[in-house]
Amino acid sequence: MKLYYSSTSPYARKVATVAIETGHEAVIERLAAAPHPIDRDAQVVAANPLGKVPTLVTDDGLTLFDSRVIAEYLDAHTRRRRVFPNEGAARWTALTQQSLGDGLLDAALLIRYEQTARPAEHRWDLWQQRQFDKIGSALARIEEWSPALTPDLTIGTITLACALGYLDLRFPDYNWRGAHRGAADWFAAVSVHPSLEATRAPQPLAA
Ligand SMILES: N[C@@H](CCC(=O)N[C@@H](CS)C(=O)NCC(=O)O)C(=O)O
Repeated sequence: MKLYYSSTSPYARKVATVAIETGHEAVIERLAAAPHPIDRDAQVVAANPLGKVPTLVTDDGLTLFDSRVIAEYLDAHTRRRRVFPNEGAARWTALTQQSLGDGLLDAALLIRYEQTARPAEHRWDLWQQRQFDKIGSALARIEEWSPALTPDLTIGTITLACALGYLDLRFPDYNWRGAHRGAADWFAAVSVHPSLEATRAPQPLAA
């Protein structure tokens, strides 16, 4: 299988973590991509019209996106363990955790693109502030959940960990731990999983 990948993409990290947990790491070839909303990567666009990573091309010729679909595919074809709970409250909880993590990331990516891709004269401070507000209320919910969060890896906890890791990567001065001690402690505990360690973005990074 071939995975269009960027080592700084938190959604790609989510899929790479799932690939390790489900035992697919050795059968996935990573194709380095340079996704960007303005300077679109033509190779990725040829596979995925949205031009986004992660995008997976399977051995039987399917082209899959986005990270949610790829994660489900890998889980359904697991060679090791599953990360999507089968049923019941555990399943809905993990899926909702995934949605919150993805949504936090969507807001963070909008800020990142506003700061790096949009010309300074077109930036809108209120827009960025409202995206930070969204991140803030997502963090408050993770904090609320934190007493019940375990360090076990499910699609929910993997996504939350990738989302918090992305805040550290791209917004190192945003002190999210200060008001979210429970979330911070949980993040420290979950981050020791070898699959999360192996997929952490290299630092320091070029912009
Ligand atoms: N919902 C998508 C989001 C993927 C995404 O936005 N990836 C970013 C990189 S972190 C990207 O490819 N951006 C290029 C673009 O926006 O055109 C997923 O879960 O995979």
